[in-house]
Amino acid sequence: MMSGETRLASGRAFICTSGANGSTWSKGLKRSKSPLIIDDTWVKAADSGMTSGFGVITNPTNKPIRVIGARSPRFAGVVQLHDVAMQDGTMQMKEMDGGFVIPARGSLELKPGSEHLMLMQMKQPVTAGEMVPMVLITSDGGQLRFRAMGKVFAGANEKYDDMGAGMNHGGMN
Ligand SMILES: [Cu+2]
Repeated sequence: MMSGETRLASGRAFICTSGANGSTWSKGLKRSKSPLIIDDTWVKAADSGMTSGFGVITNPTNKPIRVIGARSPRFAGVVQLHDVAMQDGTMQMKEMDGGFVIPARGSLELKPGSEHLMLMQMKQPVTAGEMVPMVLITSDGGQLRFRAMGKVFAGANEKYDDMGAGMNHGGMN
């Protein structure tokens, strides 16, 4: 397992988090349907390895909602929540420890060069026009199911500095 990996089992959502003592599974959140809304979803077309997913997440409620995990079991072994930051003169991607917070009555745009969903350990290619089923999981166990369309996009080629090192991911088994 690796940080950001999620499992849905027996009515609960489990999320792997990494800490000083390696990776552990959360105790499991009771599942419910999330009030979040997502629009303009798309995934960068890619053959293998990793790719990124985008969209605009809106929170229609009066309280902030935290997205802490994501899945796309048909296309990716792991989906992480990433942000991009300038480091040593290059744009590098980092896993968001606290997830994405969607403000009350506000929205968060996942876009190239900013926060995004990272589909890792791809199981099959994402081609242009392909519909990729995904689910977001929130800190109260809410789930938002949606589809994102494959789209050819030349940007969003930020480096991922943790790949291969495994330092923050508790090993990739
Ligand atoms: Cu990324």
